[in-house]
Amino acid sequence: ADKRKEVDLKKSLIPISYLENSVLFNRETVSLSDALRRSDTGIIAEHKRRSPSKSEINQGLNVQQVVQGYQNAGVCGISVLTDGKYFGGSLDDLLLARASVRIPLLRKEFIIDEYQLLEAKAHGADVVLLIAAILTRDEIKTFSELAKSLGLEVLLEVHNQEELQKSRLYSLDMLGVNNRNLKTFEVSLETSKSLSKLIPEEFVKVSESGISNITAIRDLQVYGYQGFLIGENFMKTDNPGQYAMD
Ligand code: IGP
Repeated sequence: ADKRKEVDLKKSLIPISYLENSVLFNRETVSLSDALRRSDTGIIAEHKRRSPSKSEINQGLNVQQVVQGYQNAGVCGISVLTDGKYFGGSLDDLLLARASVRIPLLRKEFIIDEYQLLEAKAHGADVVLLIAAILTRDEIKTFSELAKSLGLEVLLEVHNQEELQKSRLYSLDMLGVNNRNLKTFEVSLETSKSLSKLIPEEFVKVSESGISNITAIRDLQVYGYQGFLIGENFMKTDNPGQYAMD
């Protein structure tokens, strides 16, 4: 209940009936998990201006150019950070991204309230991220079931075995292992490797953070990963899409 207070209610929220009647809310979503299963590389490229660990990454880019660059490079999907406080993103970024590409879009946000799922759909998302570290098993169940009923796919993010215990649910599509330790910000691909065998077969496995080259991808594929979430490594360049191609 406390967590709900953290949702920024200072901003005037769009009434739910407006969200539900919007054109995007009624749009047919595109599957990211299917795209990952079909792909040889499985890249999910991220739009990320700054982060708590690196502060500024790149503030000077245009959202539409970045996401079009990613799409032209042939990535499977795009993650758009909508958190303002830590990452300098916004729901407008998601809307702009939706207006610019047709490939699957993930709303990257600290989701702690069902309202944010309706918001995600109404701003053009196909997928939402749920973070096991900040949610109870019951919340993960409720939120993922609502997401699925809206036609959104769910990527559940875990950091360790304990969080993975909360993942035995039918309403999840993808299981993401975050290689970045949330407390120390340290990144280690070993996290993905060691958790891989504990992830139930039915999920598409995604490795998140700290991936900087094709060797890392090929290495993680051996452990069963089909999706690779990459932000900083692309965004720190002046043409993220071009680097997504390499
Ligand atoms: C991307 P990187 O190291 O390639 O920039 O990482 C992505 O994994 C990272 O931004 C991320 C994230 C999150 C951000 C993973 N999980 C949860 C905010 C919230």
